[in-house]
Amino acid sequence: MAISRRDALLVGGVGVAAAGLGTGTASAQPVRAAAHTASVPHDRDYAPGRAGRDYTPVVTPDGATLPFRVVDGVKIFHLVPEEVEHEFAPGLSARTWGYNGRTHGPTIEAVEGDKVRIYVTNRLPAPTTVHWHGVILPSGMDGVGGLSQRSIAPGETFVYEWTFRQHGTFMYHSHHDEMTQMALGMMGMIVVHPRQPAGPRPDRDYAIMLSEWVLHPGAERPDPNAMSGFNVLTMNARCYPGTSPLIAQRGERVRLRFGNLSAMDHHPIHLHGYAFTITETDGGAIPASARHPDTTVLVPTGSTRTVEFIADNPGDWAMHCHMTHHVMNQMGHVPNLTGVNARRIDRAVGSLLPTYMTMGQDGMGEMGQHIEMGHMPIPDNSLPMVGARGPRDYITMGGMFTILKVRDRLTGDGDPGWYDNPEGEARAARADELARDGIDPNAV
Ligand SMILES: [Cu+2]
Repeated sequence: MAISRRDALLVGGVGVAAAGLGTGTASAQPVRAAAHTASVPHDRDYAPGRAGRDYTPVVTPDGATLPFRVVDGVKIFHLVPEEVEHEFAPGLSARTWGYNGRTHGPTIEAVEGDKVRIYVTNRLPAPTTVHWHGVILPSGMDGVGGLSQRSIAPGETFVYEWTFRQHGTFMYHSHHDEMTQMALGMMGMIVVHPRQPAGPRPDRDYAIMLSEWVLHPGAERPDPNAMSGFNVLTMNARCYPGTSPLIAQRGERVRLRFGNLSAMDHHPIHLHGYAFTITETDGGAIPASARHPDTTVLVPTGSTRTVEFIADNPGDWAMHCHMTHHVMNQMGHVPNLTGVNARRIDRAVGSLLPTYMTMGQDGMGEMGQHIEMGHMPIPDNSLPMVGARGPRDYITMGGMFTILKVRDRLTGDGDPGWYDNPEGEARAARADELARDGIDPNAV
């Protein structure tokens, strides 16, 4: 397909030398070079992008990046769909499906203009395919079982091949029996760095896949048939307190790339302590004139959203889905007892079942603590509805929740521990303060 005059103008419009464009020369592969997806003209070859020289590698917290080798100028990747023993958080594991020994699959990272060849060896007991969500590629490489290719039978190895004509944040996932295979975890992120970045490179570049599962307490496998009642809500297939914190040093430019391949839900991801700019969707970079500041980014299912900010506010900052049912874990599904006086129930049941304890009459906040203190037993392989011990009290959050830790100075890449709030923190009010400001807690 020849590059169009309009595309050439758009490429020129982002400040890239347009030499050689507009000649109308035919190319063997489709060329898409609109300004929102491409930073350079794509009617010529580019050397394979190199980490450090061409890009700052993305980090997938609790995940991994798929290694590659270069053969004759082509980046060679090997994906292996297989069953995986996966831990969502300490105390909660399941048999899931994934790639290369992990759920979700490792992040595929490349640079705009890279030629890639991706081998897929199916070690699942079922056929599968891989679809490259958002990637502009030839129709036969799109990975839709039955439509663009036949499915990959167990034991077979297929090969996909294309040139990245764009940069941005994309995803891959099974496109054969999606309902089952994606519910079991068959998905991963794709990050394609611009050949010629329009702005400064980020100092921290994080990729986070959002997904949801139904894992009944004590069950060995997620239930792929469920279409509601998702009780394990994850970032990179981990639920809090299993999610690793994101870290940044004060002043660094931070990029967060969210993908959502949940079966049924969108996730409004909220970051405390910051206003960020939404810079990208899986359709490409958002033009500067259309970018807007926000504190919550809605990541619809089947989409990616990228946000950026300067980490200029030190602290421990919550980052989580703002749907309150998405920041809880499995055991949240108990009858509504809010406001009930449970003492008589406890006494009656307690004579038959000594460890019995009615939960929920004051809400769910205390459940994790009761379990941690041994007051309340839970089934094997299950998680309390909420939480983990925090530095000051119990953190009554679970599921799609993590913590951004920004420090004046970082000494390593590990968890810097808890922030000590040097400017003070909320505390019990003193009597002299109440008197000074005319507050009577007992007044109605
Ligand atoms: Cu959510």
